[in-house]
Amino acid sequence: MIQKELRAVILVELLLPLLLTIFGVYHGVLQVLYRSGVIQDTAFLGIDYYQGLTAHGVINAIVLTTFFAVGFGNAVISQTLDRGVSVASARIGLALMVIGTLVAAWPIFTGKANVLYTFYAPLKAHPLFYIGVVLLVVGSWVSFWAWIPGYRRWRKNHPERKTPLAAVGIFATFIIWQICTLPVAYEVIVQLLPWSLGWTPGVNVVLSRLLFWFFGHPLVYFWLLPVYVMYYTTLPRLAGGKLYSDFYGRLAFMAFIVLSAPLGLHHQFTEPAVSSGYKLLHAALTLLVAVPSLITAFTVAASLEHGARQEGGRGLFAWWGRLPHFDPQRWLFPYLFMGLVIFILGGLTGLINASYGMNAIVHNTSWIPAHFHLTVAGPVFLAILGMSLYLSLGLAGVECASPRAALAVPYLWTLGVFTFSAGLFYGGLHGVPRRTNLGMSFLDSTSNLYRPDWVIGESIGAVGGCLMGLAVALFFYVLIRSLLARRSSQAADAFALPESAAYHDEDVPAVRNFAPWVVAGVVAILLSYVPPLVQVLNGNYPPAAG
Ligand code: HAS
Repeated sequence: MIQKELRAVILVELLLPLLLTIFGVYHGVLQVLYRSGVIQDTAFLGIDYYQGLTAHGVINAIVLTTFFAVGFGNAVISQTLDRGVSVASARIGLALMVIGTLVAAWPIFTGKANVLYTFYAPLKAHPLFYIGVVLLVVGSWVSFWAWIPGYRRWRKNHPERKTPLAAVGIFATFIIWQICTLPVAYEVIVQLLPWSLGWTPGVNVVLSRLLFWFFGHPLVYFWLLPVYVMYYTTLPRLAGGKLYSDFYGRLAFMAFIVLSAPLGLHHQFTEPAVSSGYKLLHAALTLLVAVPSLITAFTVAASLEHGARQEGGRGLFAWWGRLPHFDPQRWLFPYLFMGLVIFILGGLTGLINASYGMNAIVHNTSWIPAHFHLTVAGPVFLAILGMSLYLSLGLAGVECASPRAALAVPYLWTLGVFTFSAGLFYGGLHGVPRRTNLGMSFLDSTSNLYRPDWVIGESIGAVGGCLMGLAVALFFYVLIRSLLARRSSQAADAFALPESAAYHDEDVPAVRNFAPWVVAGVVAILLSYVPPLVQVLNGNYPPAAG
């Protein structure tokens, strides 16, 4: 059971960022309108294109995901490790995250931090943006540290038992987060903040980029792993069956600890300061990090098949029809299942990006946002929406007021995100740049830059983007209607996250402890990052003023 004293903390962690997501998604819809040429201006309703793009990225990809990971983590650790969360520390963590978000919001909304969510130099923000980001991250660390004494206590009290898989997944998520945020903390505190305050004349831009991208890829697993926790521990139960193999779930989480970080150079294949040998090494390691996702694909597919067959499914493929795709009682199912379907394409396009040669064709084109909307805006966003709805209604002691509408959201979102990405993939292959206000240039028919061949991709993208906006509007209709319904404290007391039993419940000593995997991860980071770092530091690049 989730600690009663923790309910308010978790509710704020889920609902506050969702509220901000209204702005985040609004600026997403505006993006497709600017890019398709529907809006032909540098600003709309007083908010500049790059200001809106920064708000879109920071709110959706940093604020929402961090709050959700902490809130969901609090719920999982509290439930699976017998009240394993220190409530006082969780409150301090939440306070820091809220203050940080508010502090960073001011420069974003006043146009003083148009630095995008990848905020490395030479783009410079107001100092409060960096201070806010630091507070947000430190708040998430404090929340993580609040679980460690409870974990130790649980292990001491249950020496014969395996740590519950959901807790293993949450710890793996935050071990990765702890490791990957250290270099970016250095970048922000030592490089960007003093520069933004005017205390230093400039920064080493190349170093700033390297440190940011060290953080940038493990960041995506910080987004993804809470979703994998749901795939392994919630989805099989929703499908009416069991997790096919407990061991493979543990192995995937441990493998991510080792493989998430030593590969960030795949974002920097065009970086002149690093030689191609290290980029090739990072490309190879990137292909390797797909393995735990492939393990997940097969294990979760087997679990779904088991569930469907329990419900009477037959045949080689006909059992798919027995999954609860349209069951209003199990409206959470499609939020997770459609995420998996979307991720097949998100993962495949990631492998294309990672292939060193092919990356040159798609880098910095609209192909890249097409890829990442099939990952972070696919499985991750859908799972965040579904689980936030499920958890917040459960903790508040209310029923879902419109289960059919709740059920429609993931399907509408999937249609939207597939349409959006199809347009952007097509455009990317035809050279359409990302992060560009096309309505002011290439998609303005009166401009001599006009590219009529780029119209089709961006128009399809705009249709998809508007469908995604509609799906989120429907989601908020369900959330608000449900939260306004009559509360039952009995229902809130009885609420618990669904937990799947294991079909094969193997006990393999190699995946019992985090320590050897963390050590292997640190060694992998040192081997893959120290030589490029030395190259960058030996480059003697003059500081850039920005
Ligand atoms: Fe990525 C760029 C490579 C995964 C997010 N990525 C980005 C950016 C973001 C992002 C935000 O190598 C842009 C950053 C920026 O602003 O510049 N990515 C990969 C690879 C993977 C990958 C190899 N990315 C993700 C995930 C993300 C994410 C996850 C967010 C959550 N990505 C790249 C590269 C770039 C990049 C380059 C830089 C490009 C450039 O030039 O800038 C892998 O981890 C993917 C492995 C996944 C799979 C899929 C497994 C499938 C599953 C579903 C099974 C389905 C079932 C249901 C069971 C191999 C688990 C069956 C149902 C049926 C109906 C059949």
